[in-house]
Amino acid sequence: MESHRLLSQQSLFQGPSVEEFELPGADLTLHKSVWVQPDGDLLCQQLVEELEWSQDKISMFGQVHDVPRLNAWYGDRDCSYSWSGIQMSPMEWTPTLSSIRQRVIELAGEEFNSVLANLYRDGSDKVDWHADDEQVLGLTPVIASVSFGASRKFRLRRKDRSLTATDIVLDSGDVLVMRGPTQQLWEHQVPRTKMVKEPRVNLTFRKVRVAA
Ligand SMILES: O=C(O)CCC(=O)C(=O)O
Repeated sequence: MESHRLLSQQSLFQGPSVEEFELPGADLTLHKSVWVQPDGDLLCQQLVEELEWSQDKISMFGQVHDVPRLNAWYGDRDCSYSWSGIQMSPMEWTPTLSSIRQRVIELAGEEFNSVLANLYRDGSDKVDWHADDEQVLGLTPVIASVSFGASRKFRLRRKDRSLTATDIVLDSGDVLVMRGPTQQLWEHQVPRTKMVKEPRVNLTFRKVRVAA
């Protein structure tokens, strides 16, 4: 695994530190510790309890499997979303999600009208290689990914496999903002790990294009 960290900027007085990465065709900004401990872990616990998690199923090679994590889709009323054949209608923003969304909008300077919540119950839950490149998100979507709870590796690779994969560790309270051609040229996964026994909640804030 190669390290492509370009810039690490620590500012004790101007808010969370920011890291950027030298990955051709990817535009990533990692805001570290936007929520400091114990707030990150408390929010993890609160979201585990408050959100309406569902166990989605996926059909592969004629067999139906449980998706290896729990999911929940929240957003503005008209923000339906479909992912790998799973059709999701948005649930109404909860006060907790609304306040996290507000912080993320300020940080990223972008509006988000929906969020996909992922609950990794422990290290055996994962998400496989994919890109957030659904048509409804547009060609160059801005995705803000917020992590609470257990630290997990976020692995990225070029779709054309021209570079080796790279790992970014996402800790509780971090926000990773992905922009520009990232979803066109790169894909990502959160691999399984035997090392992690604690839950993690990840929130990916998105802007779904709504038909007029
Ligand atoms: O859990 C993560 O960090 C990534 C989640 C993800 O890839 C997604 O929701 O599309």
